[in-house]
Amino acid sequence: MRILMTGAAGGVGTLLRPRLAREGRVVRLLDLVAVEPGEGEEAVTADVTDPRAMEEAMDGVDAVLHLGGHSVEQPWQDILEININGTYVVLEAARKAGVRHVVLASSNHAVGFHPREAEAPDYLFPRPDTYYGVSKVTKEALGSLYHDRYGMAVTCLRIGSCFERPRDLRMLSTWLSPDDCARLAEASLAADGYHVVWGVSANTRGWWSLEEGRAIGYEPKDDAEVYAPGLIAELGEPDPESIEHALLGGRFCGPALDADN
Ligand code: NAI
Ligand code: 15L
Repeated sequence: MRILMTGAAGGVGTLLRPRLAREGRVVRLLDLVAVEPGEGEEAVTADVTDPRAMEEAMDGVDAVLHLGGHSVEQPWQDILEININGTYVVLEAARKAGVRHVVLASSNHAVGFHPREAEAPDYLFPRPDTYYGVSKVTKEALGSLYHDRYGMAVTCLRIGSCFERPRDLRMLSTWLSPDDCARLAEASLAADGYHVVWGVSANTRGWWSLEEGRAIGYEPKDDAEVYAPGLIAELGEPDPESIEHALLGGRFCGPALDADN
């Protein structure tokens, strides 16, 4: 079993590497930045927008975990090339190599302009909050296309906030713990069909459905609430009227998009 992980040098990739290690599994780490491989790992320095490099990187691969690209807002041309075209290149290389399972890192910012009301359902209609969010909507659409046209199993993860621990009051609702991220990655890498799943832990203050995640075998075990007393002592109680809590995408909904981008 060989998994190709793009964006492996980034925050999520670094948290996942030790958690995805298994006897008989090789994780091929791909990034623009050189990564030092450990036991059970291989490293490839490449750009996800380079078709030939991506075709080579797919050699012997059974599943792809596509994390690479811009993880926050950038000018349109950069989002278009790295996130949107990059996802196309990854999917096309995977298709040509006959890779069966692909997991795509989407984001809550694909639906960031939805007001936070009752628990947001799975497959919430796109309402991106940034060009970055548009790239995640497009990523989900490309995944759907490659599933329907070519029968690839594709799972898109609408990740909340995946860090070692929640960093602010919003993350008491949106946190995806590193261990839960690994549980979700394992379930997604094995899932058949096409799915869009929230990437979030079992947070007491959670905003999003866990139903579709559970349907593919993801059982979250962590809850950001253990960090609530410390964060509230430091930052005060969450203000439901603030942009952080009124809209799913929080501060990403704030600054105007630059028309000159
Ligand atoms: P990150 O910014 O820490 O890492 C992204 C990695 O992609 C970097 O190592 C970078 O060098 C690499 N990369 C960028 N352009 C590339 C290219 N052209 N070719 C190859 N590699 C390239 O991001 P992070 O936090 O690890 O996120 C991983 C994925 O999960 C991203 O797609 C992000 O949008 C998504 N996500 C992350 C969330 C989080 O809370 N960390 C929340 C929602 C989505
Ligand atoms: C994301 O999509 C970003 O990649 C990450 O840096 C966080 O800001 C996260 O969303 C979030 O909404 O907390």
